Amino acid sequence: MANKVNWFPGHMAKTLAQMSKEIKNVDMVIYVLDARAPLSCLNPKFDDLCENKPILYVINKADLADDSVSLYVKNMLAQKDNCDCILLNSTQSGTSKIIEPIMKKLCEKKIQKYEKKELNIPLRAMVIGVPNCGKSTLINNMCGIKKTKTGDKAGVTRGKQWVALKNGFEILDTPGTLWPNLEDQDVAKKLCLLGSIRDEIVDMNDLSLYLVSIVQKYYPTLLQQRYGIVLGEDSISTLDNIAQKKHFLVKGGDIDYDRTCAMIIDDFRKARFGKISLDQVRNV
Ligand SMILES: Nc1nc2c(ncn2[C@@H]2O[C@H](COP(=O)(O)OP(=O)(O)OP(=O)(O)O)[C@@H](O)[C@H]2O)c(=O)[nH]1
Ligand SMILES: [Mg+2]
Repeated sequence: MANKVNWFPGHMAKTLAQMSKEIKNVDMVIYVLDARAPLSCLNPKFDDLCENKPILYVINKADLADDSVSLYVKNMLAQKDNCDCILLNSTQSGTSKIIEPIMKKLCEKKIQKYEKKELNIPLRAMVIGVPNCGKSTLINNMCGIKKTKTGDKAGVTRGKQWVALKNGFEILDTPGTLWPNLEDQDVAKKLCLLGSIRDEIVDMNDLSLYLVSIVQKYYPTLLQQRYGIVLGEDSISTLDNIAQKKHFLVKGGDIDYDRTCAMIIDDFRKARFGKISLDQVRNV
């Protein structure tokens, strides 16, 4: 990724085409975002896809992210017409209980229409989002049992899957999708750090330097505390300090950049720095 990240495999184009057919059969959309970079998870392709359906934005993995960023984005998205937004940790059992009343509110008119005609039709929602943001984990949380496959890498869900909830709602799980031209390279790098783009196509050293530059700027104390280092003047010298401190060196005393960079990315993904967000938006 020294250069550009461009990642839109053929199966995603197919998935998007299937989703635009399927959207006609649902009453609303549950749009899952990774709280560590919620704005970067907004897929421009989804704007057309969602048409005028009500949207519940779920800022998921809120347990890993900077609360001030999550709250700022929550307020921003909740203000959109016909939308609501919540913060969530989907790995914690029962947290998604708040979703049912919101779904009912967002689909109020539809429910009234069904009641008037005495139709017993379940509410249907489609769950969408970039790969690895936690869509399937959220659905399992709503079910109370594991009905969909989950995993800590992009592309775990392969095809669409309908899941019926005890309250009668029907939820459609979809594979994570990106968009054809990730022109904004900051967004692309953030999506790589979130695990939405597979590591194989990414230059991990470049990605690690990008991460260090953000953490050094916005969360300097967390970086110092994590590695017990003095920050350098720029991200490269900070990375050197981290490697020296860890004794990640190769023969001859040179720095083992591959090992150091892989460790820093892993530390971020496992939230070992503390609660960090890559999209820096907040009330000042
Ligand atoms: N800490 C934390 N981890 C989460 C949360 N939600 C999901 N995860 C983890 O994120 C990883 C991805 O979860 P999935 O549910 O498979 O994500 P997905 O969006 O369905 O992914 P694809 O099917 O590949 O698009 C798993 O390791 C989950 O345990 C959350 O709220 N907090
Ligand atoms: Mg999935």
